[in-house]
Amino acid sequence: MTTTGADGSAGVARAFPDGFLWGAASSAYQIEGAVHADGRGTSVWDTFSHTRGKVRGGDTGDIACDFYHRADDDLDLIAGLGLGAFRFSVAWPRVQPAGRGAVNQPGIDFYRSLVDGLRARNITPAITLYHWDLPQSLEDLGGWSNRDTAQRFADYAQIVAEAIGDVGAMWITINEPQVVAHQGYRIGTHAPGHTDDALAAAATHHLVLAHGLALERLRSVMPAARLGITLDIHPVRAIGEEAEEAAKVADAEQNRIFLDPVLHGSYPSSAREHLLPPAALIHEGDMELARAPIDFLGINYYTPHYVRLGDWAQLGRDETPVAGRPGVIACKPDHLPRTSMGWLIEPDGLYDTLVTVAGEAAPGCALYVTENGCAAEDYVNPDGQVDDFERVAYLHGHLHAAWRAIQDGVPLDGYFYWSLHDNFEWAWGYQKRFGLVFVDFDTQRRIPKRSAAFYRHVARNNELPPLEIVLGEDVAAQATSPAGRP
Ligand code: GCO
Repeated sequence: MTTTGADGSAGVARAFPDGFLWGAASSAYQIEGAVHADGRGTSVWDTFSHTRGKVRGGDTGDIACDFYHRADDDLDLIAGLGLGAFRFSVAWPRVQPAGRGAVNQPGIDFYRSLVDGLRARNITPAITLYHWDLPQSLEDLGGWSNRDTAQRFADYAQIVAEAIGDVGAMWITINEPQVVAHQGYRIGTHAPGHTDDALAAAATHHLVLAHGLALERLRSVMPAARLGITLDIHPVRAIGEEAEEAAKVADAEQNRIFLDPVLHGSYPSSAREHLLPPAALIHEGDMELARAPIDFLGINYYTPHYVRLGDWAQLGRDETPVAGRPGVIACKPDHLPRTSMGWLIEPDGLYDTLVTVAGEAAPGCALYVTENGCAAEDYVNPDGQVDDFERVAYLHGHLHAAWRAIQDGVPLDGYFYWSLHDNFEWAWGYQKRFGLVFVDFDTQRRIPKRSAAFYRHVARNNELPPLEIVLGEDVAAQATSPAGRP
């Protein structure tokens, strides 16, 4: 493991490679709103967020950032940040309200206007085809636990590619399939809210299959397009040698359960059996489809995980038992600062993740950080500004880790900050703000934060200035110290 200084700001600016792509990321259900507009169908997140007790504060994505009606102004905002790319997702229920069959032309028209608007501003669209908003009518037929959904996804992917595939976009088939299977089907904290191991294991395979089938269709429509998938990947670190095996199992179940099929065409043998798809669900040819060549792998990195062995009856601060694994404890070392989500802040985790994945990806497969960011307790101060210096420090530290990875040979072609706007943070509702741009959800007013100004400097100059220059010595020291955590 490579260690860096507190934030890597050893007094000099770090230049990124020519052509490095600087972007910001978002997703349809988290920003669009307009859930009943122009023929949009119902998604599992509409159903879930309207189910009492599922989302904090009873929040829903009904309005969110009203991006559906404000896209043009927001595209100007993105251009003003000097970004070269914008990652958004297409809402399947806007394109096919029933998830199959009839296409909703106003939905297609919206995304057509979006990609044309981006291109007109010299901004590359990075299109995620699936960011969790499955049409409810497909969930009513079993959703991802039903193999047929994978075929429906491939049909939908082809429809979108045929409609807006002419703009030189990057295409991401699926965002974080592990979260879909685990939180949506195994533990029920995300839509559709199942708590069933068998459904989750089936969903795991059908998401892998959906990626492979969609790749095939996208290649047939856009032979020259850059295609990939986005996985949430993080180091699982053992505290003490005795925890190494536990960390290996957790890495298999959290990371490799999708990384291995996509890169190697197999499931990780060190995952526990009940988490792996049953052999009966894996038809001949499925895994070859899944491991078809991709032009890039999107990595979403936020925070490392740590595990130790111990007595569940004697848990320390910030420690939780790992479900189903007696004696294994998820823990958070005191020396690391936290975000307002309680997530550990460790830029080295991004470096280690990038180096690990680069060592396994096929030659010619580039990497992008398709999400990295932090929630912070943002507020508008008396002079109308949002001085989110913790986010500036988080961003600086992780950009330095990305820069180090590039110096060490990782083919990292771009970075997307999560997220452009404060937005609907799934089961947290609007309580967690990740954005570069503050959103007043009562008025929809947008206020670029201090981090937006910092990120604009990085994007426009393609370099990372020393943190002390950005924040000043005192604030830099405070922002990167464990004591600085909330
Ligand atoms: C994810 C999702 C995003 C989240 C972000 C913050 O990575 O979980 O892609 O939609 O909002 O990560 O949790």
